[in-house]
Order: sequence, then C-alpha cells, then structure tokens
Amino acid sequence: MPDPVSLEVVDGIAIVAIANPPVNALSQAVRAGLAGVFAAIEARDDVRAVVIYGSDRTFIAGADIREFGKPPLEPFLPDVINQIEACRLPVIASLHGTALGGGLEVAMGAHFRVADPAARFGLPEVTLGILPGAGGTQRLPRLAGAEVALDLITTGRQIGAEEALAIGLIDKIAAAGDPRTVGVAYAQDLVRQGAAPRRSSALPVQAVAPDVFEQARTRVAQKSRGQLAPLNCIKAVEGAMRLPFLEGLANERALFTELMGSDQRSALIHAFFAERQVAKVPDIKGVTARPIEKIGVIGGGTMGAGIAVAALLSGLKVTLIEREPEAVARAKANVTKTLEGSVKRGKLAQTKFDDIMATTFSASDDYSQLVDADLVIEAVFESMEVKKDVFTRLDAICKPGAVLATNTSYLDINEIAAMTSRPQDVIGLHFFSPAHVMRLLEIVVADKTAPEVTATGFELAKRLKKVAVRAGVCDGFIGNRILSHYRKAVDGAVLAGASPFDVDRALVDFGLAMGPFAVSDLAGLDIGWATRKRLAPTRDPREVYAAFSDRLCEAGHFGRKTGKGYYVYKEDGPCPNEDVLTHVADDRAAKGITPRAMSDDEIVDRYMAAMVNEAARVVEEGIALRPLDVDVTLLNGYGFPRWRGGPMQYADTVGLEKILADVARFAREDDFLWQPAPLLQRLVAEGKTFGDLNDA
Ligand code: T1G
Repeated sequence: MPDPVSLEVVDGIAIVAIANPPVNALSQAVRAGLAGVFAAIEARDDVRAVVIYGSDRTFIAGADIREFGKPPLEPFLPDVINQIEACRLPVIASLHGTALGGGLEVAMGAHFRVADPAARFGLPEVTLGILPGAGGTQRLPRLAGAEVALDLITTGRQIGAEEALAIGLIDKIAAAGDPRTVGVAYAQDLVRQGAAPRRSSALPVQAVAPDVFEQARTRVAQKSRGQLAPLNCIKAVEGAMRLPFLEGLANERALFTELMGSDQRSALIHAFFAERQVAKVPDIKGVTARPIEKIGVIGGGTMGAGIAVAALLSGLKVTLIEREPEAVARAKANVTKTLEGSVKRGKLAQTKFDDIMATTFSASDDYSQLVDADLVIEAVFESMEVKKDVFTRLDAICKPGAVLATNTSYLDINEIAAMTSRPQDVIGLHFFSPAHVMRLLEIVVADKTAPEVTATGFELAKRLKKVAVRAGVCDGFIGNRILSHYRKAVDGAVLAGASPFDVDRALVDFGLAMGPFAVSDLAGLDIGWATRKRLAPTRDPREVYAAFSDRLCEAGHFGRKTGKGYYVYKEDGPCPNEDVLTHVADDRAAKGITPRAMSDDEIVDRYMAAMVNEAARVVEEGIALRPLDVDVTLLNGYGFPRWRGGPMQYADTVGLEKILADVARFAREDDFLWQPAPLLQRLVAEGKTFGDLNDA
C-alpha cells in the first residue's frame, strides 16, 4: 500500500497530498503520515507555507469509521491537528468535495481555508452517535460563533461554500479548479502578503445570550428524543465558552469517549454501513442494468402520483396513465400540486418546474403512449384481478426489454408475471407513501426475474436517491410481512390488558416516530381491513383474531381520512377515541379474557420479540438476504429509531437469549402466535448473533 500522505516542496510551498481512497478517511496511516510530514516540514528551512489537499474526488470525509469500536491507535487525531495548527508556517487547507467530521476539523486546524465553489462542509458526527472529537466543538465556536456551532454540530447538516464563507468557516471561494493548483496559488498570495499563521484556537469566543444553550436543549429534546449525542454536543460547545482551549479540548474528549462506548453509537454506525452494504447483492454482481430514461406509471392516485414526482425530480421522463379523461385530469393535478409544493419549499427551481410541465411529464388514458417506455410501474388498486388486467395490456404494448414493475404491497408477483409472455422482465418495485419523500424501495425479485432487471431496479433506486433492499416474494415481502406479525402482537397486548393508547405511548417513548395504532389511522384502517378479509379464508383456526379494529371499520371509521379511527382528528390535533375502549372490552369479553395491567416494558418486549422473531423467519427463508436488509427496511420505511440500529441490531444488543426467552414467555398466553423461529433458536444454541450472519 503506497504512503497515503505525501510531501513535495515546490518553490517554497510544501504540498501535502492525502490519498486514501475512496474518501480520504483519517485512518491510522493517514494520521501517522500527517504527523511525520509536519515534523519534516518544521525541520526544513526552504518552506514558506504549507498546503493540504485531498487527491481525487474529495478532501477528507472524516475519521475512518471502520476503526470505531477497536482499540484506538496512536497518533490520535486531536494531537495531529494541534501539531498542524502549531506549525510555524502558514498552513492552507484547499477544500473540494466533502470536508466532513475529522476532515473539517483538520481544515479548522489549518490557518487559512480556500474552497471549491461546489465543496460541502459539515460535522456529521452526531448522526453517528458521537461528537466532533478532534477540536471541532472548540474551534468552530471560535470561528463562527456558538449559535452557528450548536446548529451545525447538533444537526450534522451540511452546508455549501457560500454559507461557509458567510459564517466565517472558510476564507475564500476560489474559481473551480483542481485543489492542488488552487491551494498553491492561494499560498503564494499569502506569502506575498507576508501572512502569519492564524490559529483558530487562539481566537476569542464571542459571548452569546444566556438562553442559547437552553434553547438548544429544548430543540434537541423535541427533534432527537432519546438520543445522547446531541446533548453531549451541547455540553462540549458550552465548554468552549467557559474553558480555556486546552481544557475545552479535554472536556470534549471526555464527552466523546462517553459516546464512543454507547450502544447508540454502535447502532448508528451499523445503520451507516448497512445502508451501503444493502446494495451489495450477489445475484447482480457485475450485471449491467438496462438504460432507463422514460418511465410509465399506471395509476395516478397518491402512490402513482408520488412515484411520478420522485422520477420527475430525478430528471426522468414520465408518462402517467389513468383510465378515463377525468381521472387523467385528477392525476395531473395531483402531480402538479406536489411539484408546486417542492417549488414552494425551495427544493425545485421554478424554471425546472416549467421545464418538467412542458417537456418531461405527460398524462394520458391511452396505453399506447407507453410503447417506448423503458420501465413501467403499475400502482393501481391492490386487487389481483385489476393488476392482471394491467399486465396483460402492458405485455401487448411495451417494447421488448422494457421492465414491467408492480408496486403491489402484498400480492404474489409470480402470479402477476405469469400473465405476461415475458416473466423475466417483471419485478416488484414497492414504494412507500409518500413515494417522493420516503427513502425505502423494496425490490422484489420473482422466480423468473432476470438479474439485469433486478440490477435495473437498483440503478433506478440510486437515481431516485432511495435506499433499495432486495426482497423475495411472500405475502408482504420483508417490511409488511414483519409488520403484520408485530401488529398481531400489539393487538394481543391490547386483548391482554393494555389500551391502544398505552401501546402507542410506550412505543413512542421507545423511539418510534409514531405508535402502531396512529400509523394505522394514517395509512387508513380500510387497508388492513381489506387484507384481513382477503386472508380470512386461509386463516388458521388457532389464531387469536382481534376483532376490535373491524368494529371501527364497520362503523365507517377509517382513521385520518374519515376524521376518526383509534384517534379523533380535530383542528387542535388528535385525541384518543374512547369508543375504541368499548370495542376492545367487548372483544375481550367475547373471548373470555380478564384484562390485566401491562407495563410499558412488557409492551416494548412484545413488540420487539414479535418483530425479531418474524424477521428471523424472513431471513431464514431468504426473503431478506441478511439481517442487515431487515434493519435497513425497518429504518427507512417503518419509522424504527435509527439510533437503535434496526430490530436485528437491537436484538444483538439486548441479547438473542432475551428475545428467545420473551417469545417463550408470551407463548404461555398465545402459543400459536409465539412460535420461536428456528433461526433464532439455532443462533442462541450456537452463541451467535445476527451480526455474525451479516459478516458471513
Ligand atoms: N470511514 C470509512 N469509510 C467511509 C467513510 C468513513 N468516514 N465514509 C465513507 N466511507 C466508505 C463507505 O462505506 C463506502 O464504502 C465508500 O466510502 C463510499 O461512500 C474525530 C469522530 C463521504 C459524503 O460521517 O457521508 O470524523 O461501501 O457510498 O455517496 O470528529 O460516505 O464502497 O465499501 O457513501 O459518494 C465523520 C461519512 C466521521 C462521513 C461520500 N464523517 N461518509 O458519499 O459514497 S466521524 C462522516 C459520508 C469523525 C472526528 C470523527 C459519505 C460521503 P464501500 P459512499 P458517497
């Protein structure tokens, strides 16, 4: 492996290049290289200034995350940055690509910062459950003020060059060019001006209003409920205000070390790598995707319009098909309204909007408009008959090689594919609503789907900036199959004694974005009702069927869309629908159940055990490739708290023995629902974890 840090001296300028692909992360070798190179520079008398830059596509994207959780290796980054800052010659960081985390901390340790106009900056540590631990919480408040520092450090948000210049993080935006040339030119200017080193650590901290930190705590309590890192970030910045630099640095280190040892840090790092690993799918390795430029969407309801918008926003041509002219007009209006919303929120330029409406978007009731589509996604009513009809028509019209996709949430894609003369081109692309917002895309591979069609699904996901997960065919694929199982478990908790409102509260406290009953109201209770009716003929007589939800539906209450479901939706927000308690009491009475008190802990244990147990089956059956695929699915489509890493990571954290023991405990009340998954039993017997399967 060549030395990742190189030094070259040209006309009195020491040029330090960092080459550690793919993102120039600060591995031990890079830290050691920087320390060695700066020691060498100090010893020379022919150098007037120093330039640091990153080779290839970026400056430094931060610490090497793969080293986390292992024993730390010297030299430590804070010391290396202090050494850079202490250099007796002006040090210039020339920034391009992304200067993130430890990378930005290196830049702040330099004395001057010049950036490419397209460069991005950020301290994303908080999103990994830690804080900037190499002086970032001490230098940024000195450069840009405590309020800016609190904002950037507690949110991890990235900023562009203009904003970085405005807040004083960088000194200059250069014309676009290669970072070496840009850095050397700036260094020569500075030398000509006789510039001396200018150390961030020596800058005074400006006083701020006394309530700034309290306000930050309130913000964090709302936005990052349950998370440790944002709170430690605030404490570290507070330290910068009241402590001398070196003591502030020591305070930062202590707060950093505390987070480094937390389960939240492990979970968030797991989520980071899982979201990258999930795209590594063996059956499409080396397979070339088919080119996609024009797509068709069948059905212009909420889902179809959302898919069309997602595609339009990523520059694809879209033709939306509806049944008759009025439906076409409604679909067009749906798409237009959503795009206008993007313009209002500043996510889409007006000129881009005009361009989309004039050239890339069309809607029609004529299927023949799809003759030249590269990919068609069906998002019509969830009925096998309707879908079969659509696929028969698509088969007759679409060009050879067009990918024919269904957005079904539950139905058998093999059966749909069998309606066509080209089952190899048929695939499931399961979007989540609203499709232009939700990041998850389940790519459902049917028995005859060709690998290049699967690869095309993954390419499309990348283009739409979605996280794609490969799933196999079964009722509900990965996410909805697991959902329907844990929904039964929470229904069981309600029959046993908890109220739906207790359940929602306990699970929101656990970290979910919304409780399961509030989610049902949002999705529409009629959806689950239709599924239950569809599955009724095949329902096992041993299943304890909770009927209280059916009572709500029979009374015409479908949740938010009708103003009433588990909650009543009023102007001033939702409140519990007390009628539900009567339906629940009736259901218990009919089943001869005497309700008992249930703790929040038990509610969470039931929920998690059901989720993990079913997920283990999903992995064992090959519906999900690995446990990490389940985690990515639940994190991105089902509001599972990222700082818990996903259900499988959670299970590994609490221990698989506990999950298995919980399954056995709950089986005493309902032994049909709570049958232990063989994979879970096997892992416990072998003393292994789900993580071991991810690594295999
Ligand atoms: N360490 C190790 N590997 C990394 C990495 C990192 N920091 N960042 C990315 N990779 C790998 C990634 O796993 C993938 O590998 C490949 O690089 C390309 O990434 C002391 C504590 C830089 C914006 O949080 O945000 O500094 O899958 O697919 O879309 O305070 O990666 O190909 O094998 O994401 O072009 C703070 C994390 C660290 C930045 C590039 N830094 N990275 O995005 O490519 S903590 C971060 C990113 C820290 C100090 C501390 C993005 C990116 P593989 P990619 P991309």
